[in-house]
Amino acid sequence: MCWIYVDGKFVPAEEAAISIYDHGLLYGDGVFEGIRAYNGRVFRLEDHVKRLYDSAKAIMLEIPLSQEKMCSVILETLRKNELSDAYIRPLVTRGVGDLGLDPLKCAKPTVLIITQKWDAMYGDLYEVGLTAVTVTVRRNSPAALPPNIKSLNYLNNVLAKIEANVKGGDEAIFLDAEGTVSEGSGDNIFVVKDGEISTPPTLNNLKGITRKAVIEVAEADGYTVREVALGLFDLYTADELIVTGTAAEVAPVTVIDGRAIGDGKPGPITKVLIEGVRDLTLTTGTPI
Ligand code: PXG
Repeated sequence: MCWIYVDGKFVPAEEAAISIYDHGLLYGDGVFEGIRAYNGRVFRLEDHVKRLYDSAKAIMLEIPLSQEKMCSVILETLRKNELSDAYIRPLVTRGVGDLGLDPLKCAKPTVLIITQKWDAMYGDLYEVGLTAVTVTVRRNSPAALPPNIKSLNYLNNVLAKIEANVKGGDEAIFLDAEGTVSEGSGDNIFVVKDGEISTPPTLNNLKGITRKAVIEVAEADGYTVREVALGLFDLYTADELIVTGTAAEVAPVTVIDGRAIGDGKPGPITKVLIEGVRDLTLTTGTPI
């Protein structure tokens, strides 16, 4: 039996449901997280829960649980489902309202936690590297819908993924309205050039928790990571290119827009970062 946490109760997956008047459905009005558990431990649970509450704060959504309580119900959901390696999806919607978009009509947020088993997202591609494509659709402007908010309104990302599928890419890379590199449809991006590691500052992308772990691993290994604005040229001429995310983990990109990256194989610094983050995911985290 797969149990879903729905507003304080555990409900069998096939019976778990929300109202058609929930503004999460009607307007994408809500926030979510994507978290992983490895080996009986949840990786960076507090960081993910903090980001969930920051996303909620930015849209003036008050989550009716403390952060401590949210952490404990996430762990409880994993125990209830007897999972030790899992993908965890907490989400909080504005709640049930009417067909008008005014959030004031929504009395109480809806809180859901979905957990499931999860294998490596890109399978064999970690060995050979992903093929990435930049997409025509631009990342949401921070002045309109800040990419820092992990909101239920993911249509910008879905459009990017559709374009990557059409173009035959494994992942879509977004530029922002100015043509500055932003992020992938579901991951952050790093460039290695002449032994130096760079990643875009987080004004135009999500403050990725894997991104942070990668920076920590790189610095512990004696590399400095520069947070600088990057352009298409920096992607095309990189020695190594990497995307990072909870689902993607640390994944090499070996082709972008038809250009081979380096010698077309995952590079040495990429391998160090993959190993370093893998080690952290397997040996640290909140015990379930
Ligand atoms: N940017 C975006 C737009 C994301 O959605 C990341 C970066 C990486 O952040 P973390 O904290 O995970 O390192 C994400 C998160 C999926 C999927 O199914 C992807 C994410 C979340 C949920 C599902 O591809 N990526």
